This record gives sequence, structure tokens and C-alpha cells, in this order.
Amino acid sequence: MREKRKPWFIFFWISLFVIVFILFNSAHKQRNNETYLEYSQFKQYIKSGNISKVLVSSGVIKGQYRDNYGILRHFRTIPMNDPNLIKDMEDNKVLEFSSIEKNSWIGPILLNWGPIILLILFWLWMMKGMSGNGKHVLSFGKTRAKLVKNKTKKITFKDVAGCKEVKEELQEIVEFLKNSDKFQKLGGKIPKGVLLFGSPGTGKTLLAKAVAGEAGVPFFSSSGSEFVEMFVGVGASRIRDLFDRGRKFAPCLLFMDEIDAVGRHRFAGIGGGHDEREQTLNQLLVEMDGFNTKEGVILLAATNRPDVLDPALLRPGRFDRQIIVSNPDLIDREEILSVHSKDVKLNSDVSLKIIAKRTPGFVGADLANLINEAALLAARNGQNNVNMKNLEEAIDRILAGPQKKSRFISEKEKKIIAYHEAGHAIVAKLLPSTDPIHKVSIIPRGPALGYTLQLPENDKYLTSKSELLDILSVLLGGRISEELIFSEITTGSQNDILKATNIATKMVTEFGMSEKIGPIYLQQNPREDYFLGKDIVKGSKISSKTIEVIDEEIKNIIDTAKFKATNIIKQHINILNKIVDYLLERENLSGEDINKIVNGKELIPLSVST
Ligand code: NHX
Ligand code: ZN
Repeated sequence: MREKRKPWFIFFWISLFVIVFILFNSAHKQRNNETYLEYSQFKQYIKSGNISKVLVSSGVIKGQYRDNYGILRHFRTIPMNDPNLIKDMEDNKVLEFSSIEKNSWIGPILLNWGPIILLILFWLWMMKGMSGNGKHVLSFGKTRAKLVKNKTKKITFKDVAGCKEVKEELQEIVEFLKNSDKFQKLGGKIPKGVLLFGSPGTGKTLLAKAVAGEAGVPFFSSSGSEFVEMFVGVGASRIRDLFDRGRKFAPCLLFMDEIDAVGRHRFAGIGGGHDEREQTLNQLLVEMDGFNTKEGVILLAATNRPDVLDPALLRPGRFDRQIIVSNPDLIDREEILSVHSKDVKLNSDVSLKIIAKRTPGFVGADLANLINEAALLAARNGQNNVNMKNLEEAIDRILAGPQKKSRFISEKEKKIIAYHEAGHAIVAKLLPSTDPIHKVSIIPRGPALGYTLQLPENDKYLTSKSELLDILSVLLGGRISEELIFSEITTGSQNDILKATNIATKMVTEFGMSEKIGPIYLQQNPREDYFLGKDIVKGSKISSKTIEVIDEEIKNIIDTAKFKATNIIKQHINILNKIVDYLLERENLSGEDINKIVNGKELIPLSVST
């Protein structure tokens, strides 16, 4: 153990030493005006008959004697190897003499020091609790990174569906880990750190495992949160330990998930920063600078919040490579679905291509969850395989929560819900720049009493201004429909209003879509984490006059969208009524059903019930 580098341990040992020292001292301390007598003096007193009482224990003799003035006093002396002591005492009329057990001094010590000992025990116990996992107290400065052994099944790039480009970029790291000596000879500079950016669930951890698996090197997995502790120095010490282990096992791959937990921008947030976290981050930077690329240790880190990372981490020589793991596209999703459904029996009606099409924005974890939910639904129904219906229900579950068919809803409210959803549906259908309707339902699901689901035809990365305006009209369509039919509005539209307000606000303050404001970024609190942080400076620069214009423009946009939606619904009130009738009859309508109704066709009558 390098004591110098572990202040925490030094403190621990020093305090232990001091406590033990005090304890021993106290055991031998003078008490009740005891006089210390030399052994020779003691013997003289015995011979002169001045000793009245003697208590012999190992290490000390105590007793009472009469001094020259005849006053009774307590004395203490150190025993010597003196076989004649008892005989002398008997000869000189020492009235009482006895010996006591060796360890009897523990009694008074416990009485005096018990509370302090208890305090220490409590402190140790606290430490133990804080370092978690019931590990030994003294190991709390150690990293908890686990050495992941791929003994049973080695994970390779083949097990990672999609992310083709990412795999290509990571291949370079694999090459280096595999042939670290070859690279060394050529004197090439090898990246020390690779940062993976991507939404949660995109498979960053899996990719890291696959890199280690491909290269056939040890893989240490840890999470940034493990390095954030209450006590200053603990996190830093763990970072050091992680790198020490890495060097021992080189060439190897260190993986740190959620690095934003330690790598957060310093001086952000209330109070200007966190001492412990800052120290941990500094230690990480020091280790990254310190270790030699020749050692063959590569740190792979993952985060979904690149914006909060301290810029120092991203400087050359630290995380040289930054790889973006994007959400899977259509083809990736199909691939991922087939990987996850490998061990699931699928009915012949299942088309993973269609499922992939219906799940834009889903990441790997969502898709795994989707397959699992579908399998559970199939099992619940007693089916022997998973069919398309199970998969569709699973999508809806993930998007909006489980159905609540048993919730009792009065006829009056059902009608309101039906008009609300029909309002969304008709506006969505009749406006030009909207996504096709997938499903309209008045069966409660999750927090919603009813819902209208639209799905884009293809993956989309950009949204135009007219599309946004149409989305706003669709969102407001539900409430407008309620208002037109019942001349009354309900509380149910709060979520629609929230979404509409958010979109309109972004249009004005982020997307530069307002004529009066122009292309100026005016978002005050772009991310909640910066609340009261460094961005308040930027945020407060917006003048109150501009804020007024922002509010005005947001209202303008909403009003325009509302006007458009109102016109559509007013002009097609008979279609609206028709959708509502069908909804009340069937509870669910597909996009195809809506198309037919809008085109004036009748729906195929239901054969049995729903
Ligand atoms: C309530 N729920 O809270 C009742 C139970 C207007 C026919 N008193 O707009 O269900 O009023 O188009 C995510 C998604 C709150 C979060 C939906 C939080 C809905 C939904 C309120 C339909 N469909 N509103 C809609 C609705 C409601 C709510 C949500 C959320 C209603 C409306 C919820
Ligand atoms: Zn709504």
C-alpha cells in the first residue's frame, strides 16, 4: 500500500494508534492521589510495619501505607521478581494481602472508554454501510470494477446487431489491443480513451464487451456512480485502483458506464461544484495523462449526456475518440429484433420488418423489451407461439402503458373521450403534413383515457415548420372537438396542451421559426441540470422586452394552429360524428378504418363482438 497516496488510510491508522495509546496510558495512570514508591522503599515500609494492605497484580502492586506523619495513603509500585515478598509481609504483620486477575483493568477501562469505543464501532459500521456490498471496511478505497470473464460465451461484434459504423470505428481499438507490441514498435500513437455517446439502451455496454471479446483481453466493467462517494478522496482512490488493476492486466479494456456521474462539468450547479466529485474527476484526468499508451490499457467510457461532460475530458490525450452510437434505423431495428427473437417461437404471420417499421425511435433495450412483453402476453393467453397481435399489443404497451379495460367509464364520458380522439384523428387525416394514423382508441391505457397514435412512414431526422404547425393543430384538435360538440371543455386536454406549448416554445426560442424573433437561441434553461448553473448567465441576458415578444409569438403560433384545426372540424362535422359512432361501437379504429370513413365508405361489419 502506498501510504502517501492514500490520505484516508493514514487518517484511519493514526486515529487508531492515538486511541490505543490513550487507552494504555489511562490503564497506568495515577488514581486517587496514589504515591509511587520505589520497590526498595516499599520493602522498607513493609519491614517498618507501615504497610497495611497490599494488592498484587501482574504489572502493578497497590495498597495502603502509613507515611511518616501517620497518615493513611495509597501507593503503587512495580513488582519485581521477589520470592520473599509473601514471607516478608507475613513476618511484618501486613494485615491484608491478596492478588487480582491480570485482566481486571479492562473493567474500569470499559466503563471510562466504552462510549468512545462504541462511537468508533459505529463509525466503522457507517463506513462499511457506505462502501456497500457488505465488503470489508478497509476495501472502500478500492474500485468495485468487476473483471468480466467471457468464459461461457464470448461476446463479439457478431452479437451486436446494427451500429455498423460504430463497429468499424471500434475495430481499430480491437486491432490495437490485439497487437499492442506491433503498434509499439512502429511508434504509433494509440488512443487512450474512447467515449461512446448514445441514448440509454442503445447498447453501449454491449459494444464495450464486444470490443474486449473481439480482442480477447480482460474487461473491467465499472460505472461512474461507483466513484461518487460522500467522503473526499474515496472516489479518487477508487479511480487510482481501477487504473492500477488495468496496468496489472495489460493489455486490457477498462469500461466506465455513465461517466457523466464523475465527468460532470466542474463549477456547475449550486455552490460552484462538489469537492469530492471534483477530486475524482481530477484524479481521472491525472491517470489518463499519466498512463502510457504503450501499456496497452484503453479506457472506454459511455454517456448519454455529452453536453454535461467537463471539456477537459474531451481534450486530446484523454478521450481521443468520440463515437456516436445513434438510435437504430429501420434496418438496424429489424436486425436487433431478429437477434432478440432468436430464442422465441414466432408465428408464421410475424413480420419483423413491419414491427421495425412501427417502432421508430425505439432503441435496442426497447426492442428487447418489446419481444419479451409479446412473449409474456402469448404465454398469458396460453398460445404456443408469439403472433403479430401480441407484438402489436406489446408496442402499444411500451408506448402508452398497459390497457385498462376494466376501468368503468360512464356513457357521457365515453362520448367526450370519443369526440376528443375523433377530433385528433380528423385533423391528422385532413392536414397535408402529418404522419399517417396508426390507431385511434378509447380504451384507457396508462395515464390516458384514450389516444390517437400516428406513426411516420420512414425514419425521420428533420421536421419542417409546416409539419410542426400541423402537429400543433392535431394536438389541439381533441379539445376543439370537445368544445364544438359540448360547448364545454374538460381537464383532459392538459397533456395535449403541454405538448403543444413545448413545441411552440421551441419553435420560437430554439428553431428560429418566428419572424419577429428570427434565428436566435433564446432558451433560458436548455437542460435542467444547468439550472442555477453556468447557463443562468446566458439565460438572464434575455431582455424583458424580448420575453414579451416570445410569449406573443408562442400565442400567435398556437392561435394559428387552433384556427386551422377549428376550420377542419367545423367543415367535416359529419365525418367527425361518423368516427365517433364507430369508436363507441368498436373502441379501436385502425388508420385504414379512418381512411375509409373519411372517404365516405362504410366499415366491414363486425362478425362477432370486439
Ligand atoms: C385524469 N386522465 O387524470 C384522467 C384519468 C381528454 C379523453 N383525471 O389527449 O386521457 O384526463 O388524445 C401521458 C399521456 C395526463 C401523460 C397522456 C397525463 C393524459 C389523453 C390526462 C384524453 N388523448 N387525459 C389525450 C387524457 C386524463 C393525462 C398524461 C396523459 C381525454 C386525454 C388524461
Ligand atoms: Zn388528446
